[in-house]
Amino acid sequence: MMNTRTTQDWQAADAAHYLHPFTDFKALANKGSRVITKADNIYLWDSEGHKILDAMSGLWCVNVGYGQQELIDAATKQLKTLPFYNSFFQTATPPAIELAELLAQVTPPQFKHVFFAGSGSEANDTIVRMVRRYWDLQGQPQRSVIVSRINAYHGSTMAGASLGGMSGMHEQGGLPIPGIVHIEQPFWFESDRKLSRDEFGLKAARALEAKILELGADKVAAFIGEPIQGAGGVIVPPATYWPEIQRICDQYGILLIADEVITGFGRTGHWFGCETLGFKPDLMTFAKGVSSGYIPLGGVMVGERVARTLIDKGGEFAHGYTYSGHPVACAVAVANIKLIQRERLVERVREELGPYLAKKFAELGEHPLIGEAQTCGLMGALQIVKNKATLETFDSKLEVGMMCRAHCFGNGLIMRAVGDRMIIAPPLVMTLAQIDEMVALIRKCLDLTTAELKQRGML
Ligand code: PXG
Repeated sequence: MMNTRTTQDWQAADAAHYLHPFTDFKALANKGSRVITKADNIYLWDSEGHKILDAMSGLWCVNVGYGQQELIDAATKQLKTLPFYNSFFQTATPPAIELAELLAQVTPPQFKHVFFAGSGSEANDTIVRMVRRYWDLQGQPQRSVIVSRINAYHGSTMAGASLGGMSGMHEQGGLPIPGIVHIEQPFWFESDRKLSRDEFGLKAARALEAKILELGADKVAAFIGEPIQGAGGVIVPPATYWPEIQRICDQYGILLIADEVITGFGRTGHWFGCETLGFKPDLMTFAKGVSSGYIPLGGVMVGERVARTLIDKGGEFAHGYTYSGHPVACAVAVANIKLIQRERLVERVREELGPYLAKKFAELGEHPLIGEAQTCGLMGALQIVKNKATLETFDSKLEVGMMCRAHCFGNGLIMRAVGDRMIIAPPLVMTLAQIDEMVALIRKCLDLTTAELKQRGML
């Protein structure tokens, strides 16, 4: 019945009833959404039958690609055996226990415990309550401030959006909530570029030290950051940045939190981004790639420093979600992690796919429209510029990134535009030939964007 509906029919019902996330409702209702109907491997198909290469892995999440039978079987089997039971009242389910055990194996050695949530936002909400609880139990309740960064993305719930550093989000709903402050981001390209990348990395990290000294170290609970900012534009920080952040957190006794929602589960060529970037967090949030997005799941890895306090002195931690440890989600995640292990996807990204993408992006970086090309593992960014020699950018009002994205859409490629930064995070199951195919599409779309800019007298 459903698949006899036409695109126009879907669009009309969508416009009549469906409020989409991060969307201008009226504008979309007028234009009509693109209806995605099926997927396989790294490709999607829309309701018009167009095939699209999904260079964003859904929304940074389908790490193992679409159509993996093992994940489907794991969900089906669990749905039949026990579709739901909670873990509130001294109960547990086998998939949740098995996943907790497996996560302790694949995460860095300081992590032996996990707290489950349903999404990255819920995981970050958990973080705020957990770090404040930790300091209460340490007899330092005044240590409640969490330092984050401008242009960070940590989700859309009240705490998630407050931790995030997106001004457009803070403007809606009276955010940030109290006790969350933001420092500069390690975005060398956006700086005046007078410092070398490494010098700039140290300077950006030392903004944390300055903020701690301004607030008083005895007031600061934690620092949170994405190892590589994702939604902010795939901003790969200078190599000096994270080691310096680590030094500062250690020196002042502040908890270090890695938001691994995008960078986890092989994306950067290690299981977690903190391993690639060289730091050792006390807490780590995850979601997306844990279940490759087949089913919602998130959580917090709790390092021994915090776990020992919560377990040994904490009593009841008054926090949790109906779906914390959902058995079907956990069963899918177990199958997903086992698949990543068996197919050696993390090693493949580190040794083969990541270096190949880096080489191809360096070539794209020579395109006249591109001022900076960055990759890390299978994340990449291409910064569009007006003048390649001076790195002058276009007026943001011209929305050149959106122009480029429209060419991508029109040519069977999904790539995201963050301002004029074109970004990708494709599935980790890609072949080298598929990277070539993706890069050829990107080049074509950059050429089409250049042609349109010239035709409209903007270049
Ligand atoms: N942390 C990070 C680092 C994220 O990227 C979240 C937390 C929140 O996760 P949930 O599961 O609550 O959405 C995210 C989510 C984009 C985009 O436009 C990125 C995300 C979500 C929606 C859009 O790039 N990341």
